[in-house]
Amino acid sequence: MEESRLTKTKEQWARARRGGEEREVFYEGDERLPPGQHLVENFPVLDLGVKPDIPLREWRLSIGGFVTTPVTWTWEQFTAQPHLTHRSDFHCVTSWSRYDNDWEGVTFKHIMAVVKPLSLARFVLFRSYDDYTTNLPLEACDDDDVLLARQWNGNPLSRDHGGPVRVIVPKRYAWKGAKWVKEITFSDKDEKGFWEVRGYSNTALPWNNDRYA
Ligand SMILES: Nc1nc2c(c(=O)[nH]1)N[C@H]1C(S)=C(S)[C@@H](COP(=O)(O)O)O[C@H]1N2
Ligand SMILES: [Mo]
Repeated sequence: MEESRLTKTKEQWARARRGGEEREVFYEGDERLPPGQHLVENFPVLDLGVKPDIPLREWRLSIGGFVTTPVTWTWEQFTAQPHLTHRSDFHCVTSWSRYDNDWEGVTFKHIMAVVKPLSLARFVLFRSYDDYTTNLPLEACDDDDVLLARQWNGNPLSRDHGGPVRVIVPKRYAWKGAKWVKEITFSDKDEKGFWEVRGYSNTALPWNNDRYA
């Protein structure tokens, strides 16, 4: 895939900040805003320069790897799963945060109940329709606020923001949430994703200002 200019710029930041001596800490004691973040009211769009267009009749979500019952859902099957709404704040590593996003979707906990990960499964890799990938430890996904979201603030999730379905992991920086998600793979190994191999933190914890590896 051709790398966009933004991708290259972000890679350079990661390289420059690695090592930590340049790390900025501007924590000002706002209890809701993680260190080094500023609040925005709009909702910026970030991607690799490609916004996949997936007609609902062609959309599939495959969940497999180290699980007892792998599944591939059509849109009808996905929407037949129990859905709920969860309000959360969104923190992008490029330093903006957006409060109070109402995400409606299927919980990761429900996914786990359906596919039943084997005890060997300790990591999860998400792959998207634009070939983006990102990885997380299973325990980070096994949380009540982790959703496969199909709605944002009461409306179907727009293509810009990852529709038909994207992943939301509120306790991590936003790059850990795959837009246009296509595959979820449970594994015994921690395979790094797109930004993780380019110098971004593997853990990505906003409250630790944990941006670069
Ligand atoms: N498939 C895919 N998911 C992705 C990305 C991407 O480029 N492709 N970018 C990530 C990054 S770096 C961020 S900050 C958020 C941005 O989500 P937004 O465009 O809805 O603000 O999506 C994340 N998920
Ligand atoms: Mo990002």
